[in-house]
Amino acid sequence: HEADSHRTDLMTITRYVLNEQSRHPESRGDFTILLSHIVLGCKFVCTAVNKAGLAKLIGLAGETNVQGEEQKKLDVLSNEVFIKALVSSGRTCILVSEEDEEATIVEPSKRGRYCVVFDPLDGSSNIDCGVSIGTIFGIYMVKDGGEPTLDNVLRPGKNMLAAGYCMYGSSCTLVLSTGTGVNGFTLDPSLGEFILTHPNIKIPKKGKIYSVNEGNTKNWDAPTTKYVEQCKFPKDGSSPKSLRYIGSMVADVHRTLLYGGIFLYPADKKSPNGKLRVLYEVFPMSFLMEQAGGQAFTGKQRALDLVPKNIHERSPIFLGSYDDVEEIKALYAAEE
Ligand code: AHM
Ligand code: MG
Repeated sequence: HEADSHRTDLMTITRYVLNEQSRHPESRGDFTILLSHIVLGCKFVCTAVNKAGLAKLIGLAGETNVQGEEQKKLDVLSNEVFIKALVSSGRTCILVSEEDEEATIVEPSKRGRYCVVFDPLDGSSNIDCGVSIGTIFGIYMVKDGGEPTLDNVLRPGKNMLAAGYCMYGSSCTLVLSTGTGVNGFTLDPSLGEFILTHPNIKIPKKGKIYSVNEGNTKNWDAPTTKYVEQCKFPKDGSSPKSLRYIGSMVADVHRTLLYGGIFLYPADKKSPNGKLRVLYEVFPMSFLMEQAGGQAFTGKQRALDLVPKNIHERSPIFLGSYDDVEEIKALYAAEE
């Protein structure tokens, strides 16, 4: 009977969010509308990614992005789709995208109360070989009705209303938290709808996997070096952890969320702030981790307490299972 009801009682992402919202009578459905525009962007990118090889969308667009990296056509396309979908939702006022140096301030006639920070297509080095990539997003709400300013997004991650990612992998999976736990939805291509497939995701308290770019070992600081050493040679007689590293944050974090373990992008001598961007990579993933019962730490503090000073700021990040992050926190504490 259970299996049957799965097939006939479809909990779409829209239905799920509408249910959630009905618990807040003051809500005017704005969030549902905003989310449906994000979902549209994700569906578009999913289709584009799947067609990429065929449609010869792969390749350089001849542009460079803010960080001076080569930008692929798919990145440009995805960014455009998200910006247009978010502006046309009529529910946003500030947009921050990894692909645009400046924030987009939405014109007054199309303005709403939400600020969306996002990386439209993360893991671009994986595009050409067909490995999983994803979109990451976080949502804030403006404090008051005044003219929108960057201060509205230069706020700690704990102030986000919602965060999520969509992974374009063997299936298209959207993981979302609106601050009351984490839920996973899988795109049913025949319906064109995201269906709730992973209700109330909780990360295992301790994991057996660590995930880091070990090629950077020679530039790591002492606590990171010691932590990874402990993963391989555990002092308590437990089995060594397995190493898994895809190099696509969305895919590495998704596996960490479902299987447990820890994902690290530490500081190193060459990049003292690590690589990953605070607003649209570190914050949304940290928000999801905490909502799933895990932790996220920067090497100095709880990641969600960080107050970014500029929109493309980077931070080291250690996130995942509660107990595993406790261990790295202890190593950094011992340093002081
Ligand atoms: P990108 O925004 O250029 O795609 O870079 C972000 C990606 C993340 O998805 C991933 O976690 C990280 O870069 C991997 O970096 P590295 O290749 O240094 O291990
Ligand atoms: Mg990125």
